Amino acid sequence: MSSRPVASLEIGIIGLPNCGKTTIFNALTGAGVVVQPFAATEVSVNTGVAQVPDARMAPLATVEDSQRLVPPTVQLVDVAGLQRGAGRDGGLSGEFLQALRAADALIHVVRTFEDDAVFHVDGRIDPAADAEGVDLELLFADGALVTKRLERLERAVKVGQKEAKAEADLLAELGVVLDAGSPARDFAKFKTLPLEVQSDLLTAKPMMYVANTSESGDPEAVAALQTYAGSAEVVGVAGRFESDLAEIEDPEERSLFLAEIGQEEPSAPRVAAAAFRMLELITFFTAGPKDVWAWTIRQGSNAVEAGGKIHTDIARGFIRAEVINWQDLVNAGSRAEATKLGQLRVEGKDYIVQDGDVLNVRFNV
Ligand SMILES: Nc1nc2c(ncn2[C@@H]2O[C@H](COP(=O)(O)OP(=O)(O)OP(=O)(O)O)[C@@H](O)[C@H]2O)c(=O)[nH]1
Ligand SMILES: [Mg+2]
Repeated sequence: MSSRPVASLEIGIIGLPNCGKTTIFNALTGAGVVVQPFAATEVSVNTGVAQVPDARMAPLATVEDSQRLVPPTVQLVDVAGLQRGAGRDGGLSGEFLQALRAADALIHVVRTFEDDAVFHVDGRIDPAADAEGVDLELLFADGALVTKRLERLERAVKVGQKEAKAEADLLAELGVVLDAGSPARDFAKFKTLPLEVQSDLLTAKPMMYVANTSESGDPEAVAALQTYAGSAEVVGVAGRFESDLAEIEDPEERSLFLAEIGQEEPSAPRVAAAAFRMLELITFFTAGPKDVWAWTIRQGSNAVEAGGKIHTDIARGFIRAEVINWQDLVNAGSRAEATKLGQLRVEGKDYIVQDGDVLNVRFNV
């Protein structure tokens, strides 16, 4: 029996204190972590696994007569609020930095909901200014990292070590970019930085915004945040409403509850789709009488890499892959019918897997 691997993708949730990070975390994971009415200052890290529902799985299960759906999962890490000024002079706490540096991407939660009963650090609702404040702290934290690393290289540079000199020059250039207010991901020579620096820089991580909205959706405030965010994605989630929703077990009651705010389904799939776009991930499926699995891989992965996602043996002993687009398979109604229609293709190692492919990998170990 193969067992489901632990979610390999990790997304950190950041934002101002009390903006609703834990509430959004609960909405996406259904974890039910207790939220506090006041900004908590102590560092604490909640970790939970969010299932990423995919509407293509159910029709596939019908065709294949599968018993079970196994959606992909994402590990979400909810940290304490980022206090203004905390990133200056390397002031972010070790636990906080460690949790965020390990993340593959960041979800930046910004409050747009109005509620006098919920304390705001600045006593007003201004999503663009809030987002900018937190983004600045990330820039400061990265600036501090660069400074620290330059200090450590200083001796080696003085005694004329070429490698140290080359890295120091590169870091100095990065420092100029950060000082100008641009994120490290915009640094043209980013890929030539040492790998550990690349992965530690917070402003290099792909980032999207979640507007934590009132039940009305706060269209104006969300639009203002989108203007600030530029090409980064903004997804609105009515945080408190959806975290309450996550606690309702009965499907019918859930639908009724959702209909109250004119939504057909919870926000998790929309957030997940945006996260997958920012991470340039695609989904492929494996389907059989036991279950339908959805797997996420980097765009541009080949059939062997996709097979390796399922099991290392499959990559090692890869022979060939039978491939069909999920919609073609559903339309045909069965593999046999799809084969008759010539839609089931046999592909080799170099085949670049496409979003929505259903794969059947032949292997031999
Ligand atoms: N009205 C309203 N209140 C919300 C919403 N989301 C969160 N809150 C409230 O805001 C307060 C803070 O929410 P949390 O989720 O704990 O915020 P946080 O960002 O995790 O806070 P820290 O971890 O302390 O920085 C709680 O009282 C929540 O109930 C929302 O969408 N609407
Ligand atoms: Mg919290």
